Amino acid sequence: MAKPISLTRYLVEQQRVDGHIPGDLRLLLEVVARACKRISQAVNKGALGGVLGSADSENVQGEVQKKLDIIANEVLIEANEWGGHLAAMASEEMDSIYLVPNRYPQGEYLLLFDPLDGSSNIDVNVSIGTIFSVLKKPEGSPGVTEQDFLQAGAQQVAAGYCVYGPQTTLVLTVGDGVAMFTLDREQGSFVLTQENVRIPEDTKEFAINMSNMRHWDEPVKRYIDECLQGKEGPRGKDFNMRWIASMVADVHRILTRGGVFMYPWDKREPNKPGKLRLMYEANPMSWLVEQAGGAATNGKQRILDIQPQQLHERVSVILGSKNEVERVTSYHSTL
Ligand code: P6P
Repeated sequence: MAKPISLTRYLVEQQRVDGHIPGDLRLLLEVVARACKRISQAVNKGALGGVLGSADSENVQGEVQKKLDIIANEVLIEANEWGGHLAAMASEEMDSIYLVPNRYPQGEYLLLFDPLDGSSNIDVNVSIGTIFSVLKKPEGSPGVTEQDFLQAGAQQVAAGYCVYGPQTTLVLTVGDGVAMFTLDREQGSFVLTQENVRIPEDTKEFAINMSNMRHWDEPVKRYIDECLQGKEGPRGKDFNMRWIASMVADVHRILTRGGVFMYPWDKREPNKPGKLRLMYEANPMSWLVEQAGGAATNGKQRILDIQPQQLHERVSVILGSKNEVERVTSYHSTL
């Protein structure tokens, strides 16, 4: 049996291959992975660690924060602020960007994250996860402002997530395909368990919150209705449905066996383009999906091409198996 390859060795080899990733980016990714290990330990303690339940506070999204949301955010800030590889951070849990304190060296990267995605699942012991995205600080700008973060997802230099489920698995891309690393708790290290992840171009599985059906736009209603008609309908095959209400878990399933994930615009809040956040949910997940041969649009355009206007802006998300995403997107242009 081949000797297991650790995340560290994988990143060193990525760095060695024509400098595919600079040393500072490798350091950043290793620090994020270590932070995810600490978050995994806190999550796994559950009630024993007194970390379940609400923190009796709200985040910038106006959502009630769970205790673990705040713990995960603090772990990522503390782990990353002193290393000298970052200029600033942005988080779903913080209104504005977090500048690296002057007492620490400043780096050239910007780190964005949803520290604990799927929070509604924390107290019911269902998979949750950390999502992260890495951008380069624009050349020449003396300080760092929110404007520096407002780069299209196509500008990312690294993206990934860590899913805290039956296994703790880190999934990562630096632009050379997608690799998966499973946490070996006895060794305390992430071990490469899959690389060159590929999403099947076709699928029989869709993920959407069906309780919102009456609020959807016509193209989404048409797509789901055709799936529900099964073999007798226009698709000529039966479909299965999954909805974990944790984007990390749903996307992990899609990277593992295919499928299409949809959180589309709906009539409940017509002024909001969607529920999910562009910068630290949709962009990193879309890059991972594209790097694995899938596709990701907002129904009208490639998500990675969207030019952000605000740090916490939301977006409609359709991602996963290429042929299904293209079909849903085509319905948006024909209806
Ligand atoms: P709903 C979790 O809160 C999240 O941001 C995503 O992880 C998940 O896909 C979605 O919201 C679930 O939303 O409306 O089904 O609870």
